[in-house]
Amino acid sequence: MEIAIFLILLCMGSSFVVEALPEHLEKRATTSTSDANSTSSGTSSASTSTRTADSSCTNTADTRSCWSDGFSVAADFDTKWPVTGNTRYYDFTFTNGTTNPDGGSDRMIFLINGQFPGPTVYADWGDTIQVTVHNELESNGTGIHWHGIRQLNTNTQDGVPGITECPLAPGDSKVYTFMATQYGTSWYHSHWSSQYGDGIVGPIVINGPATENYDVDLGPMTITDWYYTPAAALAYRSARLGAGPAEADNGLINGTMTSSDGGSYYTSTITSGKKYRIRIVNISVDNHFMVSLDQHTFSVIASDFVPIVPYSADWIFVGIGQRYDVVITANQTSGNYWFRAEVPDTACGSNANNGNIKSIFHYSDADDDDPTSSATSYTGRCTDETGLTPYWDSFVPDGLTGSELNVSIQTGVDTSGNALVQWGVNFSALSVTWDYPILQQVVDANTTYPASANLIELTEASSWYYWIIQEVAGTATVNVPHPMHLHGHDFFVLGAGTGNFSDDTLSELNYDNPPRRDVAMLNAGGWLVLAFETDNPGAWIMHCHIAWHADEGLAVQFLETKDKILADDTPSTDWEETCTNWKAYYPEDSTYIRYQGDSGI
Ligand SMILES: *[C@@H]1O[C@H](CO)[C@@H](O)[C@H](O)[C@H]1NC(C)=O
Ligand SMILES: *[C@@H]1O[C@H](CO)[C@@H](O)[C@H](O)[C@H]1NC(C)=O
Ligand SMILES: *[C@@H]1O[C@H](CO)[C@@H](O)[C@H](O)[C@H]1NC(C)=O
Ligand SMILES: *[C@@H]1O[C@H](CO)[C@@H](O)[C@H](O)[C@H]1NC(C)=O
Ligand SMILES: *[C@@H]1O[C@H](CO)[C@@H](O)[C@H](O)[C@H]1NC(C)=O
Ligand SMILES: *[C@@H]1O[C@H](CO)[C@@H](O)[C@H](O)[C@H]1NC(C)=O
Ligand SMILES: *[C@@H]1O[C@H](CO)[C@@H](O)[C@H](O)[C@H]1NC(C)=O
Ligand SMILES: *[C@@H]1O[C@H](CO)[C@@H](O)[C@H](O)[C@H]1NC(C)=O
Ligand SMILES: *[C@@H]1O[C@H](CO)[C@@H](O)[C@H](O)[C@H]1NC(C)=O
Ligand SMILES: *[C@@H]1O[C@H](CO)[C@@H](O)[C@H](O)[C@H]1NC(C)=O
Ligand SMILES: [Cu+2]
Repeated sequence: MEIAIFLILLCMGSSFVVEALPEHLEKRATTSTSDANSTSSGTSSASTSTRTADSSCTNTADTRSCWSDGFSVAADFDTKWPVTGNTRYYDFTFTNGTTNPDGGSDRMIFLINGQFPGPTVYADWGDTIQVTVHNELESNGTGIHWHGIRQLNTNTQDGVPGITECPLAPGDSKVYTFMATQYGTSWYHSHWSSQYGDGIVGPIVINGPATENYDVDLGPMTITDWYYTPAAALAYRSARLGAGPAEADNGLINGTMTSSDGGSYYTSTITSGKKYRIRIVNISVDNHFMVSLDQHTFSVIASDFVPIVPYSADWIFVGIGQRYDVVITANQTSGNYWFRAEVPDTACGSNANNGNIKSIFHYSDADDDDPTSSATSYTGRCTDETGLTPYWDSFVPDGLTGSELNVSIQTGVDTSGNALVQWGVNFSALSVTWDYPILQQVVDANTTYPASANLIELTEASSWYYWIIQEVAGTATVNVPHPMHLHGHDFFVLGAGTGNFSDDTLSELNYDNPPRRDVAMLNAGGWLVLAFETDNPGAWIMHCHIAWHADEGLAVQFLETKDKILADDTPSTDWEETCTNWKAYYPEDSTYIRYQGDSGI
């Protein structure tokens, strides 16, 4: 019967508008007939295939769309993933140290197992990942968020202090356990105030199928803005009116860069004739970049954790928290080529070393020289890539009754009379209670939520909710782009634009296999319409991924189907002990008190 309905949908073409489909038919493709041998680049084959998956079709350089055991890039990863029974164990110890990755000034940095950026977490699709975190920092709490991981029925593992857990006190440890239900590239980072800007950050690679073949996976390529001043100080400064956000001193590609004082470029070595997958991850706190590799066109195969129909681009825009997986072919004259990351526009942040943030792609049979290659031109923008078509054909029910979330700046004074900048939603800046997380309120059946929790209850399971996010004037008009990130879900991006959202814009929204991801750009002074389905009980935050803005309150939290949260994921005694330890530590033994206006996330 499902198949019959697919055929009807197909015959009616993409203009067919579905008013209200039964819940189990809301996806066009079946979940059980993924075609493991599919090499088609279109979405239609994914949605029309009725073939039984070929278990002998496995992932090789020439069959990247295959995975194993009947799973392929055509599988509906919302409902199906391989259950491997394997657990990948990691042990992370956070310590205080110093670093100078660009040869410039030494600065304090928090290290993970002595490294910055932290070690890459590798797993296969369907594995369980278990990371034990030891907080050996002297005066910082912490908490790790596994960015983009769905955390299906594991809300307690999402790592957001004051929402899903208490912070880990210095000396405390926590074991995070969760499943890789999706595959691709991501990162983990501290969600404790602006701490990820001080080093608690690293890549995640979940191996799985892909929409294009390649020979070699080069692994993650992190790109970040780099400051000689610690993020804790910059966040404070940014929250004080007049100072404004600091200009970045430099950028790092894969953890290194040059400066006038030395340093070195990261070099990736490639061999003529081979195809390489590069997993670009933007771990910035405030700079958005456009990225390219001279003379080598990118074939873009995934946006965040979502495989897409491949498209070609010389430059791609990577907002904070976003990931793009690209394939390049080493088919140019053997030599050395610049890989570039540029802040395209002052609205995307500012960087003192803009134009010189580069790394090298070196052909293995060429001499080791600095490249002399030149860049192609591009049009600078602080807006998302367009034309991102998820490989897995999804659709969102039409008929928008969205709720408005107004994003704006608010300026005022703190209790010491210092000017204070905050960002809020509906004129309310988020502020979490570190030692009384919302999840504890759920356990206590305490439904008195503080206004500053910016809490939105989503009571209906298996329902679609739509959000019209609009940047409006607050106490000042500051129009800047915001990379909006949602926990616990991918969202569907129905549209984005400049100016005010209006009824005229309603008809332009895209419900037919719209881009799907976990970070999308709200245009400066513009709007962004997102939709997601309530299929994962929990307290899930949605926030701007500019670290300063998240710190300054630009977030809401969705309390999704509250009554179902505890059924699968009751906080354990270990979870409660994190709170007990934190309460014992803070503020009594702490040398630091959270400053006024810091949201805590
Ligand atoms: C998979 O594709 C190959 C190449 O087109 C073909 O030879 C093979 O028969 C296909 N296998 C299945 C199970 O369809
Ligand atoms: C962390 O290390 C930096 C650099 O060595 C040092 O300045 C700072 O005092 C240390 N912090 C603590 C809390 O020990
Ligand atoms: C975290 O540690 C840094 C560096 O030691 C320090 O400057 C900052 O005040 C600490 N932050 C908090 C909130 O304790
Ligand atoms: C970036 O650095 C990591 C760690 O050294 C390495 O595994 C990876 O291959 C590098 N990425 C690229 C694209 O070269
Ligand atoms: C990272 O994201 C920031 C903020 O969205 C953006 O300014 C920067 O250009 C991005 N960097 C890269 C390399 O894409
Ligand atoms: C190199 O590979 C790209 C991507 O596959 C292709 O578009 C381009 O035509 C090739 N160039 C040469 C010189 O073969
Ligand atoms: C959002 O802002 C617009 C324009 O300022 C205003 O008309 C509307 O009432 C606001 N909506 C909410 C929910 O605050
Ligand atoms: C319920 O939650 C509110 C807001 O967090 C808090 O002020 C209050 O003390 C809580 N009540 C109980 C009985 O814990
Ligand atoms: C903002 O206002 C809209 C419209 O009244 C409402 O749906 C939404 O829940 C509000 N959000 C917050 C965080 O208060
Ligand atoms: C958007 O709406 C606000 C509030 O109604 C108005 O002040 C502003 O001029 C509008 N902006 C544009 C670009 O039309
Ligand atoms: Cu922002």
